Amino acid sequence: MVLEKLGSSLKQTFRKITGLGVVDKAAVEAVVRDLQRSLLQADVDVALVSELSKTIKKKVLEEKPPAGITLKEYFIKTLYDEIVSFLGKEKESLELKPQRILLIGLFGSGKTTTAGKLAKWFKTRGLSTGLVACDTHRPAAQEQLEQIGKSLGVPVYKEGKNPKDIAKNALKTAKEDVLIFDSAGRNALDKELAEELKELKSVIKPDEILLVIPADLGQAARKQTEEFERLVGIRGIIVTKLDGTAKGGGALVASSLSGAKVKFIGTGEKPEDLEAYDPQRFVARLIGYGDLQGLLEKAKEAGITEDTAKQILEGKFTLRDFVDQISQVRQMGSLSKIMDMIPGLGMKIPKDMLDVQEDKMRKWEHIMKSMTPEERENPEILNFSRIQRIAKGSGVAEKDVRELLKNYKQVKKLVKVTKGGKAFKRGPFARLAKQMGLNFG
Ligand SMILES: Nc1nc2c(ncn2[C@@H]2O[C@H](COP(=O)(O)OP(=O)(O)OP(=O)(O)O)[C@@H](O)[C@H]2O)c(=O)[nH]1
Ligand SMILES: [Mg+2]
Repeated sequence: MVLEKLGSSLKQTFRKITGLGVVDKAAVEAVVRDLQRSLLQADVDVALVSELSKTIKKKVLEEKPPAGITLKEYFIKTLYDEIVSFLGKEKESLELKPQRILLIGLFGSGKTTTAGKLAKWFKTRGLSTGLVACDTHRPAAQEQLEQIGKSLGVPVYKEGKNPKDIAKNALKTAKEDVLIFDSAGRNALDKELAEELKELKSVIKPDEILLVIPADLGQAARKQTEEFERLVGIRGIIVTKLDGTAKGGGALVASSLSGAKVKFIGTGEKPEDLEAYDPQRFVARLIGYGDLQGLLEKAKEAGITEDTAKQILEGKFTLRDFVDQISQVRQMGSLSKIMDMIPGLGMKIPKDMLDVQEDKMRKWEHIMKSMTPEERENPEILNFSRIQRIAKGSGVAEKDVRELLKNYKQVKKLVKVTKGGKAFKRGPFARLAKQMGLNFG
């Protein structure tokens, strides 16, 4: 899960405020101390943390809450707002128009993987996309990009002796709307890399120069973004590997301090593990409010209609839907990642429960085929002899049939408990969520 540690400590902090009897100086200071600890553990710069603490204390202890909201609510809202502006600026991804994008960054930061992720991002949004392999430095770098292109059904251009030639040739031959140029990495931003990037910039004349920064750099991301900014004037930043480090918070804060905005985050190795970065939604998810909008977007990318996604959330599904949906949902990415986008569900669902493997999916498909329409609509009628018949008919063990039924029932129960996030639409959180500007669909 993304920033799991920071998320769970922030959740605790927010819960603590909710449980406060009075919001006095001591209480505010205790909460701010908690927040400081969480942020420092996420490798955020000490000076920045101290500044943030002062701002929060000043607002809550010295300013009057706006009419109609209690001091406690004001405290929660202030904390949320300040964390949001701390973790990024306004949301801004990429425009959906024909363009040239140059990806730059140091060795191993995730450029080539991200090139593939972006190609998929544009492709699923209806723009034809081509990849250009301008890394002639590392052996097999071009093959790596070719493989990615092949798996996504995206052409890869690589004709030419050096990066400049390759870029020129691609610009001449490629007909795609969006061209994404992958470049070579080095251990440091040395002279050689600096020259190469400047040359590439002058040949490509990119609409976007995006710096790829790995989250495990933590606060050191600041120095790197500044160096690259001075060299070629980056337009945006993509923070990768947010799934695998406790330092991601520090990297996000540090990156957003440069003149460029964090436009995307990388949350895994697969092509779909890329998200447009929206600080408000990101923080909402971290503190357990979920991110329905993000979920619906992911659903759309995987070819699931909004209606189906909403049905899943509301617990309206038959056994047939369940099997369909699991296989669809699996295309959206790992389930544990998706679950923390559902308001109120993130904490409750056992992680491995829905991580259904390929072979099991196939078995479930067979089982479904051996059922009568009535049984599919109404799995409650499945007794011992029916289960026996289905198992025989589909060539699986009886325990497989029972497992499918068990999973179906569990999910249905869980979704009912959380009412598909309805608690967040009406319950005690709703008013607050509205004030925070959050929308739970
Ligand atoms: N967990 C995780 N791994 C990632 C992510 N992005 C990239 N990686 C992995 O990081 C490693 C390096 O990624 P590349 O895309 O090859 O990095 P690069 O910047 O092109 O590397 P060079 O071309 O050698 O400079 C690969 O093993 C990727 O699978 C991410 O968001 N999460
Ligand atoms: Mg590479």
